[in-house]
Amino acid sequence: MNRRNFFSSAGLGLGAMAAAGVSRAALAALPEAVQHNSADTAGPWIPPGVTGAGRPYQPVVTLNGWTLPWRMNDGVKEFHLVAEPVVREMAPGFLVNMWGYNGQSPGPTIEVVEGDRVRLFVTNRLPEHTTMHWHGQRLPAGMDGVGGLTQPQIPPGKTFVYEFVARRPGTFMYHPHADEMTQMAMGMMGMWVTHPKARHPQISDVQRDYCFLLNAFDVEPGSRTPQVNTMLDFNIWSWNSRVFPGIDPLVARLGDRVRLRIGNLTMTNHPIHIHGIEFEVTGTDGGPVPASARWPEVTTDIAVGQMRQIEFLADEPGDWAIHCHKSHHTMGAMGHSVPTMIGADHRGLVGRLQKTQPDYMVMGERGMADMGEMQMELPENTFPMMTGTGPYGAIEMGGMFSTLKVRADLAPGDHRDPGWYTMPPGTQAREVATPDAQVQRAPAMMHPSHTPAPPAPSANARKPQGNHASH
Ligand SMILES: [Cu+2]
Repeated sequence: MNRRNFFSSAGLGLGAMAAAGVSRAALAALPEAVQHNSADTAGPWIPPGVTGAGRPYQPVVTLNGWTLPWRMNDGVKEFHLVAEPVVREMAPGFLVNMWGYNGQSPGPTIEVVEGDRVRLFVTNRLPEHTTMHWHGQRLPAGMDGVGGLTQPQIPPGKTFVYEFVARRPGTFMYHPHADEMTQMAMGMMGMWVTHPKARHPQISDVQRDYCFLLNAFDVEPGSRTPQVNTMLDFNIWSWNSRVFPGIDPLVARLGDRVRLRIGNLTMTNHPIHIHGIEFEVTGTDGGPVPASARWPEVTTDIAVGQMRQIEFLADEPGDWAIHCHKSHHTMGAMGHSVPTMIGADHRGLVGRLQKTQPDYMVMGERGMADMGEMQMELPENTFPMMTGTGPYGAIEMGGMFSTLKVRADLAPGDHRDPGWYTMPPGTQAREVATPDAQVQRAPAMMHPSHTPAPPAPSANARKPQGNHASH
């Protein structure tokens, strides 16, 4: 993390701000805007021992993101968010021009304690106006950040300040409420976690607490800037503006209680599925779910504009897939349209076609799995459609996919990727030595509860004879 004074940074000196009408005295009053330059998952941010900082809490870990440090000013936690163009690395080597906050999309996570008074400075370095809406929070109407309704928009070059008390513990989001379709399509969003100030009957202590946003972009393969007028045709399905294999694993120690806080700021629902364990939805944007109203799940649908807080016991060691269950959301962009070729026999055809079109290529006649390993020339600046390599080959997943890595031999609070899981002997699916010819089908079995079917009526059936013209 690179702590620097935003106002002395290149590109926006004091002169620029003075020209934009902010006095030097006002500048001195602003907290520094902390920047983050990496898409790696930052470790939990432990607040400094400041009086009035509230109850100690287990900090969250933002997947491929970070928590924004605050400064304490006379009992108020002060944050500084800078809305600005950023370049986000969505996967290694895949760079996208986005709009975000403090150097990244999504912006940093805001983490406070119930009852904290918070003051949030929002500086606009975009080419157009913006606002900040604090999704789900209890606050005075004038702090709700809806441009035109509760405040004038923040013009380029200006800083607005929001101030309220974080009244309700839970997981929230922030995003602009100004030219929303464009600004969210460009990646402007972030998460907010308010920890309870005292032990709460419906909020468990956990050993691992992760948060991330579901977001989506429409980036033409080979280009670098999202299309912002897209209604539904998003082709990049991401978590915190990252796609697999660029999404870090969620790491837990065997026996840890784990909480995931997942917000959806895409334009469609995402059924999030975790292998290997069962979880419960313990909270929504509206607050904790009473224990009596929870039920076990392995998939939960997260609708547009919703947050779902899920919890489970990490009691099965291994590398477990966690992904959106819409299978086209675990894929990258298609650089070309592809007809279904399953069952088509291309033998002989390719050679003839290659005489006139030397690059002619066949895919899909046995399904699309070959794509996972195919060395195909990609347009510049995109990522393969199905990708990610595991210890046993291509994982054939892109987009909204990661792994939950549960290990017995981790230190508490160690969030680093422990590598691939080693299966204990005899606990892995394996090939059996049986040639195809020896696979014998048993006669079709009749379930004992079934009534035997009556004899086939073919003997009595009258079948059409010959002259169909008379029908
Ligand atoms: Cu999805």
